[in-house]
Amino acid sequence: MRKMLAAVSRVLSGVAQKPASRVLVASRNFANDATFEIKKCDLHRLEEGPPVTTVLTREDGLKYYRMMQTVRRMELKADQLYKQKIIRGFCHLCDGQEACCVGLEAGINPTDHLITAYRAHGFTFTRGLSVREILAELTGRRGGCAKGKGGSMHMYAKNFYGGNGIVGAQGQIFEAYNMAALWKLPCIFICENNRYGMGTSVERAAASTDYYKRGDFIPGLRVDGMDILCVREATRFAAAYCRSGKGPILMELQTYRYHGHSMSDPGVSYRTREEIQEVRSKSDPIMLLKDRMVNSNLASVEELKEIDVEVRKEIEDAAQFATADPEPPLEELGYHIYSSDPPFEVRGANQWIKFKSIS
Ligand SMILES: Cc1ncc(C[n+]2csc(CCOP(=O)(O)OP(=O)(O)O)c2C)c(N)n1
Repeated sequence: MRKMLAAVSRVLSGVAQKPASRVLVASRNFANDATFEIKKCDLHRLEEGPPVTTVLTREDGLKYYRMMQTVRRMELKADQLYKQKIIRGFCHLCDGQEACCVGLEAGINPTDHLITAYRAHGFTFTRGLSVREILAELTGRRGGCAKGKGGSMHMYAKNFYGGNGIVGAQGQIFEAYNMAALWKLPCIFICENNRYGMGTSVERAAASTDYYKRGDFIPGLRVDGMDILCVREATRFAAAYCRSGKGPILMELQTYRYHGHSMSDPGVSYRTREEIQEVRSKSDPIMLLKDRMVNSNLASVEELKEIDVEVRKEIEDAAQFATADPEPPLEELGYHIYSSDPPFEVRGANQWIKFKSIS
C-alpha cells in the first residue's frame, strides 16, 4: 500500500500543479484504519487486562496527533513567555506527558468528571478549552479561563475540577482508596509516574515503585504512558470496569517530563541530559504516533507537517492574544470567591478597600 501511494504521488507530481488538489487525490489512498500491537499492561488483582492489539482510525490518529502537538507547542510557548517574565509565579509544564492527557480523554466520555493536581495545562486543553484561554490564564489576563485570577495551577472547564496546588498527599490517598473501595465508587485513580517527585527519583523515595499495586485491595494496571494507544485502551478498560459496578481501579501511567518539576527547576541536577535525550529519541509520544501512522499508511509525512504548521500558527495567535489582552480590573479582585456575601477585606491588601463578591 505504501508503494502504491508513492507511485500515485509520483504520477500526480507530473500532472497536478496545485498542492491542494494533490493532497485531495492522494488522501483517497490512505488506509481508513490500521491494527497495532501495544504493550501488555502489568496487572494487579485482575485476571484479565486491556487488549494487546487495537485499531486506530485515520480520523482519530490525526486528531490525537494534532492534540498532542498542540499541548507540546503550548507548553514550549509557556516556557518562552515565562523566561520573558510575561508569565509569573508557579508554572508546571507537561511536555513529554502528552499521551497521558490525550489518551485519557480518548478513553472516557466528555460527561465523565476529571480532577488533577498542578500539572494541569494539558488536561485543561483536552477537556475542551482553547489555547488562547489557557495562555491568557497563564499571563493573568481577563480572557483567561479563570479570568486571569487562577494561573497555572487553577484552571477549570466543564466536568474538570482543576488544577489544584495540593498534592494527593501520601496519607490521604490511602484514606481515599479505602473509602472508594468500601463504597464501590466508580473512580479511576491515576498515577502519572514521570519517574521524579520534584528532584527525587522514584527509586530514592519509594521502597516499592509498583505504584499500580499501591491500592492494595484495589485492582491496578501499569501502562505504557508514552503510547497514546496503550493509554486509551487501558482507560477504556478501566472505565468499563468502573461502569460495570465493580468499584474503583488504579492506573499507573509510566511517562516522563521533559521540563523540570516547575520553572524554577532546570531539571538537570538530579538526572542527566543523556537520560532526557534518550527518552526524547526513543519513546517520545508524538514521534511514536507519527511513525505508526506513516508506516501503516494512515497519513503522510507532508500531511503531518501541515498540521504542525497550523498548530504553530494557532499557538502564535494565542500568545499574541495572551500578551495583548488587558489584566482584570482591581475591583474584580474579590469576585467569584463567595456568592452573595457582604463586602470583605483581603489580607495584605489596602485595608481601606472593601471587596465585594459576585458570581
Ligand atoms: C499537600 C501538599 N504537600 C506538599 C506540597 C508541596 N509540593 C509541591 S509539588 C510536590 C512534589 C510532588 O511530587 P510529584 O507529584 O511526584 O512531582 P512532579 O512529578 O510533578 O515533580 C510537593 C511535595 C503540596 N503542594 N501539597
